Amino acid sequence: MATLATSAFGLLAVGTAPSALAASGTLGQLAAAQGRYFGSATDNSELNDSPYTAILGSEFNSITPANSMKWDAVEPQQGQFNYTNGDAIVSFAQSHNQKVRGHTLVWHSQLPSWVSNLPSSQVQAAMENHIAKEAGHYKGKVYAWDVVNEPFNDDGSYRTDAFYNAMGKDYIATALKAARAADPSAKLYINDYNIDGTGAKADAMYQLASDLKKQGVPLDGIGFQGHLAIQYSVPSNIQQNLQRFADLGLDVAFTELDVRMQLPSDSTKLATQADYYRQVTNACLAVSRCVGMTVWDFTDKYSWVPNTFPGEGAADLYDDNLQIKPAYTAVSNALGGSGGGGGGDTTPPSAPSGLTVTGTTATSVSLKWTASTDNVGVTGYDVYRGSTKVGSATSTSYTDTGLTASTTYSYTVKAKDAAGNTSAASSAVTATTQSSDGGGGNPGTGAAKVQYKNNDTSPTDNQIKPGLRVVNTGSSSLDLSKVTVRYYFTGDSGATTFTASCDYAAIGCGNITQKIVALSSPKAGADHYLELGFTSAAGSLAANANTGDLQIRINKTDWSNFSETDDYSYATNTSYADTTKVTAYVNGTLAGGIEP
Ligand code: G2I
Repeated sequence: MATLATSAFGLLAVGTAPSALAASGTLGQLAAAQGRYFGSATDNSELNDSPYTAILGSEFNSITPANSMKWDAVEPQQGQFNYTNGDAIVSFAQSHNQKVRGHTLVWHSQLPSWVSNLPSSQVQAAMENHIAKEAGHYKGKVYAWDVVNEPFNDDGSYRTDAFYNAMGKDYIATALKAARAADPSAKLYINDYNIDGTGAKADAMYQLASDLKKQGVPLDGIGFQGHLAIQYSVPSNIQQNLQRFADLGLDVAFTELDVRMQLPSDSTKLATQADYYRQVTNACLAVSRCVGMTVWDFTDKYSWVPNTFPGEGAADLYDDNLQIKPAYTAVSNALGGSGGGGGGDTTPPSAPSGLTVTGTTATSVSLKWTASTDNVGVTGYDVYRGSTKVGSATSTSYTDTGLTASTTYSYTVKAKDAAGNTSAASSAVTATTQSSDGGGGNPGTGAAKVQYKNNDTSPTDNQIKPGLRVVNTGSSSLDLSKVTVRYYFTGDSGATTFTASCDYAAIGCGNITQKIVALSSPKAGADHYLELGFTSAAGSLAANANTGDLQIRINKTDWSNFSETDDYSYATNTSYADTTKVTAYVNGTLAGGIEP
């Protein structure tokens, strides 16, 4: 059976053009099926962004550190080497089965001033030492090195940087030889921009490459950065340009591809951009020695473009929210894929769980939930109020604003992945905004007040556990039998009957009475209150004295769970503090606090 199935697939694969098969797969998988890699730049700070790394680790089979292997990062002072950040990138790559393109050993930019300030006679030794140490450190761990980066000016003349000034153009051969000695198995590249199509700069690179090959200098490939912009035409003759370098016996690769535009983006510009990406991908596929492509980060969230070209951006395959753009689909299709994003991934994330209300004001509701999981990676969440999507989050919390006071809202959350798959909705929670007089209202006669602490570790379990104490704020003794206290809450779903108990009272539980009262017109966070009273044996409180700790517990008669965070009297403090949201009465008249 296995043999039959294999040969049937083989026949189909031979007889059918890749594009007609529309395979599913990540960009890395699709490129691998074409004998190539598909990579992205990345940077250390980005590795803390888990929706980002979910895509970086799954979609790409090569990565390039955008900054952490550059001279200023690795040897900021002469002879002092720091590989921490570069090692972190290598380690990410190793744990995700990715190649690493090392970038870059010799470059005029991000070069510490100690190098440029060296006497000319010392530059070569410093360069050779830098290459020996860094390429030696990463020996066997990088697939390729951009040994020399950006040696040319746009007119094809040599850039007169510290290396050229000290050694003339021979610095390039010297650098390549030093790199070969340090890591014999790494592919050694010269890398530059504006050489993607034919022109003076590409011609200069061609002349250099051809001279170096003739001289037997160890050069394995040319990197075409591919920093394109839709306001300029697609570089001319990309395929022919790549091919002439390949014909010298060199590998070629797009090493930093992106296609920027003037902002704001719109659907027309995004379609043009997609077409540029498609043309570059097709050119690479048409040249057998075009070994792979790397995008200079895959998401607009981390693009270098806006910092360098103000007013431009949106250059990458994924947008700021890690959602695929038409450019992604174009590349995937060109590689023979279905273009669906996430490599034809059709599995939605799990529904978010544990949705809870973490706070309310008169005009806002704050929510949190537990992260969803996904076969590729969760890229974000959409938050719904009723059936209206009110916002999106990449973390697991959200605050909905602009709401009306004393109003109950229902929320659900859905998770998304990079392919655009959306999870089922979470279970709903309701939240009631606070009343708009939360800061005002009738503060009472001032004869008594309540202090509160929360004795409950879980606001979603089956009990409400307030700690309460009554303070006599008057100047004469207060007869406790005339005092009552109200703690306001909502019963949520389940039973509408309740039991209240006293766990501990400094004045004795036997001296306390409890009853639960339903509000005839429910308020924000309150459809019931617990009313505490005191027996005549409770005695009286001297001025400024308090009753001491009263530890109370409320449960529903069916023991179903509460959702306490939206309760009027609920707060999170675990030590006693004044509250206005638990009210005190003397002879039935409000003495302290504010009713809901
Ligand atoms: O400029 C785009 C690329 C052109 N080809 C060579 C690449 O090495 C270059 O990459 C970019 C990085 O993507 C940027 O992240 O090189 C820039 C510097 O030339 C990098 O930008 C720098 C910022 O300018 C600095 O302010 C910042 O401290 O990144 C540094 C580290 O985050």
